[in-house]
Amino acid sequence: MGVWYVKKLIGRGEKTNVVLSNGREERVEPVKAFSVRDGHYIYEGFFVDMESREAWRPSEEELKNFFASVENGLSIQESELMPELSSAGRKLKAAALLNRPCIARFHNDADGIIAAILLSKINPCHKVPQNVVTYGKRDALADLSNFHFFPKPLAVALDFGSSEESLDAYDILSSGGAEVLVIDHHPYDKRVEEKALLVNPLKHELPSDYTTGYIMSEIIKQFSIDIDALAEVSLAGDKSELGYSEDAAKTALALDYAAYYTPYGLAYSLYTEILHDKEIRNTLYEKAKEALDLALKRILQISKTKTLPAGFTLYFFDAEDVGEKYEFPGSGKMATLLAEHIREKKPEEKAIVLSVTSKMLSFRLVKRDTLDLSKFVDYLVEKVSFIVSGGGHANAASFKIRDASFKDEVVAAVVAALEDFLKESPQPTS
Ligand SMILES: [Mn+2]
Repeated sequence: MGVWYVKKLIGRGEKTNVVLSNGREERVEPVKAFSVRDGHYIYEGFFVDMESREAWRPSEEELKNFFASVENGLSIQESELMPELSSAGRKLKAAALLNRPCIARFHNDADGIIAAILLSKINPCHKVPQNVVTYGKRDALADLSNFHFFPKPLAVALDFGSSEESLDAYDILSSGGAEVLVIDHHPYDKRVEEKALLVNPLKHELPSDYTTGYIMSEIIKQFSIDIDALAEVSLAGDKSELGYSEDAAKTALALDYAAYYTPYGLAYSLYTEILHDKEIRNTLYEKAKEALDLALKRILQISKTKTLPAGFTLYFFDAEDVGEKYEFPGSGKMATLLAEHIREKKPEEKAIVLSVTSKMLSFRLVKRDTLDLSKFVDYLVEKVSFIVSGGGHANAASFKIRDASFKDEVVAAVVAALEDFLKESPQPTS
């Protein structure tokens, strides 16, 4: 059996001519129909001749050029939102046509879930829910082993993976020949752009209100696939200022609730089921709503306030005193819940909400853009040694702490640092 690398595709009609690495020209099915034909077939960019005994492997460079020729040959309606949408769309679509192996890890919340479902419309990537917001070294090694050493696999991170904590994973993936694509709207580290194709609205001074699901919907729109209703669920999941319907908000909450309870790694098909099945969706929504109402009642009983510099008020509470451990809502969602409640009552208050557990501290702003919380977390990481990692948006951020036994000391130090930060940094006057 001979294997040749396809150097060039000519024409895209009923039949396509290909020029092989040995100079031979062959007439085959169009790109989208790579299949056995007349004793020949094309698989992942290799032309296989069943009769012959010759074999050949393309160089890295030749493979790259071949992929580029297929990607650039696709005709799409380029989106004007961000230049990377075109290259990301071409890469994903071409990878599907070429049968390149692909693993997409998606943040396990409504936004990440929607992004994964939308991605499946142009590429049948293997989809894995990610419960943390970084691409770990373990994840990268697991992916490499799952790629079975096929040439040029594609690793996709949806709704996470922009920060520096994922850099090692991208090095590991690249070393195994994988290409990395990150589609995200969280603060990014410039070095990620050297290791991955990074699609992120923050690169273009667009706000993080452009959620990952929304971006993914823009990517597939380039192929005339229009699923606005799903994009809206993603916007609702992240409470985007771009707006969404009441119905989208309910679906997003049902997905978040399911994501909280689904067993690790088994979730994707369940999520598509929830979107299709109104009864499951409504039941999950009702359960979630009930749990949120109960949690808010308790949070209002136990939260304390503290007056801060620059006209800010801090509302803080111990999330471990709310409800049962390992039950919905998690501590981050509790912070959002209280922030929304205060926003409803006093929309103009410059309030910061802090939700505390022995592992994690979560901040939320009540009035948007009165402060940059992600900058505050950076400041904290520099000043305080017990923080393991942190990150987030301008209006919502969180970090993990090293030692659970020092919860009270950590809170005291964080509040002191917040006071210093507010005194030191000039605040926007909006
Ligand atoms: Mn998101």
